[in-house]
Amino acid sequence: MAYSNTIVRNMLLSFLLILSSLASFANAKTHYHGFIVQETKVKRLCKTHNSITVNGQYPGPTLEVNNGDSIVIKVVNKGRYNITIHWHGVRQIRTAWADGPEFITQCPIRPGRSYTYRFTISGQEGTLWWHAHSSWLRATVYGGIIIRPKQGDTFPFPKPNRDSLLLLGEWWDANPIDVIRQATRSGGAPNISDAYTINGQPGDLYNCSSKDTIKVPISSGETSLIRVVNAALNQQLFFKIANHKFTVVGADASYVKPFTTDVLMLGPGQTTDVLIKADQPPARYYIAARAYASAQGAPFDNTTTTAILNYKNAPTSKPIMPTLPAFNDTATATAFTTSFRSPGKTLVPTQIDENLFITAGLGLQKCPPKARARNCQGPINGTRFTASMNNVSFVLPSNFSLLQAHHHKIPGVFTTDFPAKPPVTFDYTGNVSQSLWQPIRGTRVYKLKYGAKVQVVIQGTNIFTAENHPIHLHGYDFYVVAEGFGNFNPKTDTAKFNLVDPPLRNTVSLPVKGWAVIRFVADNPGTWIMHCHLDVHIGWGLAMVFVVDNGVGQLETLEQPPKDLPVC
Ligand SMILES: *[C@@H]1O[C@H](CO)[C@@H](O)[C@H](O)[C@H]1NC(C)=O
Ligand SMILES: *[C@@H]1O[C@H](CO)[C@@H](O)[C@H](O)[C@H]1NC(C)=O
Ligand SMILES: *[C@@H]1O[C@H](CO)[C@@H](O)[C@H](O)[C@H]1NC(C)=O
Ligand SMILES: *[C@@H]1O[C@H](CO)[C@@H](O)[C@H](O)[C@H]1NC(C)=O
Ligand SMILES: *[C@@H]1O[C@H](CO)[C@@H](O)[C@H](O)[C@H]1NC(C)=O
Ligand SMILES: *[C@@H]1O[C@H](CO)[C@@H](O)[C@H](O)[C@H]1NC(C)=O
Ligand SMILES: *[C@@H]1O[C@H](CO)[C@@H](O)[C@H](O)[C@H]1NC(C)=O
Ligand SMILES: *[C@@H]1O[C@H](CO)[C@@H](O)[C@H](O)[C@H]1NC(C)=O
Ligand SMILES: [Cu+2]
Repeated sequence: MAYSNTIVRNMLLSFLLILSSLASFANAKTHYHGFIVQETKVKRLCKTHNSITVNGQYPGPTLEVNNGDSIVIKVVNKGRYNITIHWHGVRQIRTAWADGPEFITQCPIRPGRSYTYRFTISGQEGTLWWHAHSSWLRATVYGGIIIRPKQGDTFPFPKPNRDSLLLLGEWWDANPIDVIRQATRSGGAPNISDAYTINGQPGDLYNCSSKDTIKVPISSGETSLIRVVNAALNQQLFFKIANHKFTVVGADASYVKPFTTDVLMLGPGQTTDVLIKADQPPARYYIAARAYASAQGAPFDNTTTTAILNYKNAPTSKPIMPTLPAFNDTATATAFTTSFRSPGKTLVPTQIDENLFITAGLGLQKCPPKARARNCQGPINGTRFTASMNNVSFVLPSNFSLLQAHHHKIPGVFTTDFPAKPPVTFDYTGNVSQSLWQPIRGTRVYKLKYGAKVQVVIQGTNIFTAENHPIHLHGYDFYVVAEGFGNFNPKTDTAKFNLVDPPLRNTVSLPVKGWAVIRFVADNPGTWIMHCHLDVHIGWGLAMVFVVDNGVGQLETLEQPPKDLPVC
């Protein structure tokens, strides 16, 4: 009798499970969008520019979805450059064809052509963003992705009265494509930007910008969810609101254990969701961002972008300005980045199958004797800037994407010998001998079996100069189990790992002259680039690629390539 009771109960349970999954399936929506990439007149800093935009908007359209929804976006390229779009942080489970990085998962969409990206958001809630992943086009081609809880689900915090998206950007008073082309020719560093922006507007500390300054409305007593995205090309940014504290509740579309702070630091690629309470006298308060510049002596854009937190019934007096940290305030940046925890105990892998140690940093390429001086304008005469991971400066293929080459087994596009550890052991963060400064070039990948439990120790180097690098992995969220300064020491630093509630991220802020340790399970087949999200460094080769094999059965296998996948 007891036996058949159990059977009945199990049948009931599975029936309920089917019902509830049908219900959530019925609630999940598919969102259709058209993205027209086109040249648009954009007036900033007293001048009108012909900028590449999506649908004539700068920043581009915001995608608003619920966890579990699917997105179908037809991108039509009516501009004059090759382009691809990357859905930054979207896991793209089995849909690597829709990830977007040029020559990694697809060939570029040429002018006059189109490509339809199809993917599903699963298990992610919070804020992500999308951006061009081709040359420097993301300077003006980007927008937000807001992922609300599944229909019927709630936030893990009281429902805020308002929900605002603030995209931090970087503006050149020139065509950004000209800026990077000029630098690529000369071998030197590209020109620094002329402004930072909040939702595309520099704000009233810049010339000709005051009347368009972004205003964020709030009423006394309200709580507002503010979604902050660092979409800047090349700069980590501090972010503050005068007289207001933040409660951090999420980052990179994962919830975090709430903590309070009065300053945020985001590297390019990172997002942070915060709650603010309108508990100050009705007035106008500046929302401000400026550089966290960790490289000693390197030029950077030291301007400040502002928006205004505008209380209802505030007198129209001058907004109150917050005091931002010093540009080189690594202590404040570190206090912030080390405050993150997951909300509870996580599934961080504890048994590791693949343990990689990867150095990341700049380098200098010696020019051949007959090279023209004007093409060798690196910081030391006769050199060009370069960058590498484990001494390999990553070179993009040009005739096939890595994913096509992997999927169709096309030989000669990449090699599988990316080293699991540095070829030479040295004092990574000390005074590195110049004989070690020049990496080799290559399209080298690291193969992972489906389901491998991976640990990567990322070690910053002091080659030429050390700085903070925002390291972004495509196709995965990873746990950041530890970070620190100096050279990673497995004997003493392993004891500091947080294997209980480490935060889940898609971009880790690698400390200047320091290291970070990440862990993930390779459960998403495809070719996934891990790179510094400072565009200036990607171009120099600060990247590598994981090739993750299919597992067993359809659910562990990459989908077939879409029919309209661009060819090179
Ligand atoms: C870069 O800056 C230099 C010096 O200010 C200027 O002459 C040059 O035109 C700039 N390049 C671009 C592409 O704007
Ligand atoms: C604003 O314009 C003035 C006059 O052209 C110039 O001197 C000043 O440097 C500009 N300020 C900024 C922040 O660009
Ligand atoms: C920004 O840099 C310029 C040029 O180096 C300098 O004159 C100015 O004082 C700096 N501004 C700030 C706020 O540090
Ligand atoms: C930060 O810069 C200031 C000068 O702007 C300098 O005095 C200080 O030593 C620097 N701090 C660090 C940690 O580099
Ligand atoms: C560096 O290169 C410039 C030309 O680009 C040349 O005029 C100068 O003499 C060189 N300096 C040294 C130290 O070689
Ligand atoms: C680093 O080493 C080089 C060559 O050995 C030496 O010239 C330089 O002074 C050293 N720099 C520091 C900061 O120790
Ligand atoms: C990188 O490889 C080159 C070429 O083999 C070598 O000269 C250089 O010392 C290496 N540097 C490092 C940091 O391994
Ligand atoms: C655009 O992409 C095509 C296909 O990969 C390539 O042949 C062409 O050279 C690219 N054009 C530019 C300007 O990069
Ligand atoms: Cu990215």
